[in-house]
Amino acid sequence: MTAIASVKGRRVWDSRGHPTVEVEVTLETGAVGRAIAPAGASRGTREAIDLRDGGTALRGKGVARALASVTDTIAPALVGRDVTDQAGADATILGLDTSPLKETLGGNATVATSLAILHAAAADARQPLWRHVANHYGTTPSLPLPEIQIFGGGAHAGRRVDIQDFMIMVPGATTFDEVMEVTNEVYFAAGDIMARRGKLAGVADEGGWWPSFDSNEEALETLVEAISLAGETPGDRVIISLDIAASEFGKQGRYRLALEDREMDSGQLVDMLGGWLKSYPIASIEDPVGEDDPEGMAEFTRRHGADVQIIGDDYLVTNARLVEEAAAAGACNAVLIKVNQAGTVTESVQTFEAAAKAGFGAVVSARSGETEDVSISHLSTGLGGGQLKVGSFTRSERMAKWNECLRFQDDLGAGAFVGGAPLAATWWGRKNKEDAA
Ligand code: 2PG
Ligand code: MG
Repeated sequence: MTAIASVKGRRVWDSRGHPTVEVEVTLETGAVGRAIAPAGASRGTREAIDLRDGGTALRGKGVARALASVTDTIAPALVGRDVTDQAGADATILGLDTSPLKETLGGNATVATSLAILHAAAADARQPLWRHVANHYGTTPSLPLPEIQIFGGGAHAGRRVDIQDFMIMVPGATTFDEVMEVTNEVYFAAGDIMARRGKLAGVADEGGWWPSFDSNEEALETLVEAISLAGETPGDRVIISLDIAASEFGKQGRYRLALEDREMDSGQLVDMLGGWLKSYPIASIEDPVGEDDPEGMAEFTRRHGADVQIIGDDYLVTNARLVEEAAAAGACNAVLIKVNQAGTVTESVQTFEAAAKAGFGAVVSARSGETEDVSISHLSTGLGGGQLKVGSFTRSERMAKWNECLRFQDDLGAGAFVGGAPLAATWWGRKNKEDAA
């Protein structure tokens, strides 16, 4: 056992320039672990709450109260405890805040602390975090399949397009490095096309191009063109992945696409997206309907669950119980894992395990507000068999996470890349069977 000697909070700043919480855990051996809370903009209503100070200063986003949670409540309960007992430490934190969404301590305070404990344990064992995660949870590490944003929309880009993330995946790559190379070509091809057509409005929150398209489908058409311009056959080595983030433009089964001045009910949205799945090489789709539309999600999954990865983000909020319920209801076939939605490492890993049990895929994900913290690259690699969503292919809070995986590649070997395996049960598996026939 190595005891925790101190737990300290510090105010630092995220990629949007807002304050956030960093926690530093120091052990009796002198080993140190540090982690920073990220922040979402398109948040699920059932995810852990970031505790903010409110008022007018710092746009109400001050974190003095969250830092006070760390100093006054969390630290005294953790000092002296064994750092290798992650589950015990997280249970202690949970015991200090019995509110359903961690609003007493703040999910920003709990997630930074929980991750910092994991980092400290790894540092004490003189191991990279990914290896410590694999040892601790008995998993087989592998390099994840990335999901990388090319266009940003929705709440991350002034709502110029309604759909939030237009991404690519490269399941046909044989190494992680190859994914980076292909993404570079597609990203800049997309920028060239948009600049030529006067459709480039800037760069969105996660580093993707901020488009001024006339319709949501124009983004899909342009993405297909960009993949071709990059010398690829769309749907071959490179496929499209979408985060519809439908909770952002719909409530109670009514959806409004502002860009196209169109209103629709759940059935019409499901039909529209089904049409896109037919017309474009889309292999993964996140939150196709709103978090409060279980009938829509079950219907979408019934129609398309065998052909496409259907990820619950706002819909499942990294909650193991919600994953079990969704599996029982035939809704979704994959879950997004955001540690700050759950609020602790243990709850996130429980969700990862619930996903495996349910036969769901698992995509470890960043938030739209990020920092230099690269914990999620380690978690995704250490837990293995998965996918990693970080945002786009520019800006250091994103690139730090991709670059960290390249370092793991040196240790694990290029062969540790999972490639298209996470999509083997859906589109990619079918495509490969058809190609082989
Ligand atoms: C999402 C994330 C990342 P946010 O919806 O998947 O793209 O966005 O962090 O704003 O919730
Ligand atoms: Mg999402």
